Amino acid sequence: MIRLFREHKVRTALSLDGCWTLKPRDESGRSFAAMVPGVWERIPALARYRGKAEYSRTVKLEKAANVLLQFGGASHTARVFWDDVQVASHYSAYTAFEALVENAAPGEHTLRVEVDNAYSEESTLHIPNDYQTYGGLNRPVEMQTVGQAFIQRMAFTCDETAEGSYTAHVRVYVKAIADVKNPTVSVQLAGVCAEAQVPPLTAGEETCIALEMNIQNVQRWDLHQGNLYDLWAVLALDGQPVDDLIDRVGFRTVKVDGEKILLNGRPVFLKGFCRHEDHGQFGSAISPDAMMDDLYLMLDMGVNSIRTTHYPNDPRFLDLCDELGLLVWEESHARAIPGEIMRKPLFAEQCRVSNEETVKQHINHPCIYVWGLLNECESETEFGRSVYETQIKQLRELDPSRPVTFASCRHFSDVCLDLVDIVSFNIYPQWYLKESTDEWTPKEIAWMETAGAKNKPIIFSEFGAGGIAGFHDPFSRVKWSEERQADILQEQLTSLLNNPRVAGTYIWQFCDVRTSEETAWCMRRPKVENNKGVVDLYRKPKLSYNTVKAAYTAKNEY
Ligand code: ADA
Repeated sequence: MIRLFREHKVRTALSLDGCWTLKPRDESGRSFAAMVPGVWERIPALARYRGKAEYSRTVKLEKAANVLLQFGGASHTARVFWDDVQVASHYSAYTAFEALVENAAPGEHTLRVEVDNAYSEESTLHIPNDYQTYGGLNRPVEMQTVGQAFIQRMAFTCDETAEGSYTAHVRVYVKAIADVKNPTVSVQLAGVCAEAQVPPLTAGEETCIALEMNIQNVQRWDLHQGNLYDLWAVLALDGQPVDDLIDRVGFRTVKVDGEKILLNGRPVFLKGFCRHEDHGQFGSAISPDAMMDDLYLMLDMGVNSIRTTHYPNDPRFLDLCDELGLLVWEESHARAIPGEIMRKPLFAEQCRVSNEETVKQHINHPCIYVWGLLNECESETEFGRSVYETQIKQLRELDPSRPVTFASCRHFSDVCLDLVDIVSFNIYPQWYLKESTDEWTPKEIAWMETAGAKNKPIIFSEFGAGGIAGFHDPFSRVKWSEERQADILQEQLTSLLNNPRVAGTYIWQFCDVRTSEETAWCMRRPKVENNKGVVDLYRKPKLSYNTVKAAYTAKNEY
């Protein structure tokens, strides 16, 4: 399953998760049994392998069919071959993609996926960075069969009309494989049904059916109240159901009102963590129960929000946030991309696709309250502004229902703050900065107000300090000791949580993460890890865990 709930009752879907054969593309001729989802760094012999490797397995069809292969993610570039014919290619580890094989014959077929995690000229988003780019089919894989036409995706947004009543705006995207004459789409949501005739479609054509539904007496989705409803669309041809898609949605509103962020009309304070998809045991392919363990730890610390630094997350993690009633800042993929890479035409194109896939694939998650982009990129120049402007416009067109933000580190020089709905800054008082938070933030906020943040919410989207797990120094509390990390977080949290101008805080970071050895500055990180986690790579809490827990649990979220 690509998600944590049943997505189809009509379409047949078979999980291809499990053991595949993995062959690195090197001289060795080695081959391994590899788990999917998974990353190959878990196999000791491939722990440091970077480059191309081929996953393969056979699949069997009982009868001829149009086969739709769904890949939750491949890290980071993939080419898919069905019986040696290339049927798809995809770039970026963090979004899903599919391959359609029309009229596949009955019997056994070979499925091969060539996965590449090399940093190359063709990759502008996956670059050596302050997190690791693993290799492998890191998210689930599914084989589905579809008929002459199928539902590609759905998009849901809602407006509240009275308490418990909403207008639901549902768009159903249909694609024809063959010519179809009499298609209809019906949608069920919270006990309400709607139906629409689809115009006749010719082979290869795609169309969007927009429906409005009046929904009454539903339970709101709210913080810690993950009230979810199945949105079920069925495609029929001549009255016969031929395909369907189920997603889960929640009824809630998010608005920005002056300096406040309103959830269901009430100002909310975001108590958050930044979280990378990284785990000492699983790499970036984290199983749902381990994801849930992360969420238990964060909930225990009083968290109500998570920032998915620095890329869209596994939808199963978002499913869990939907269920738990946690708010998510989801961002498209990009961390501190150097200016010379931002100037490559490929960067614009890879960002365009990343933004589009992020929003199209995750728009229905009620947990997502804001879209983020371009963390710590060049937002202090005219060129940078044109990049931010283009991409913010694109995000707003893709989803006008959510605010947009980006996390900046261009202190006292950012020229893009007027472009966003929420202004966000990453600060590291007493770590990278000499000043304390109490000294730094009044100056920075005063400047932000003059630079586009006036009458907008302000979020501190990163702050924190490094602490090497197990390294203690209770007396002199030197840099990198767990004690020093806890002291710094204590000062940062006390200052930020008591500042009435601040609408939310995201601690950098939930867990330690591996970084890439390929950058000189990452090599200066002890253990080649970013050690600012409040828990270590294996989720063992550091001293700062209780510091965060005390501060966050004492702070009201409304
Ligand atoms: C930045 C960046 C993070 C991380 C952090 C740090 O703010 O956004 O990805 O690298 O710095 O630990 O220095």
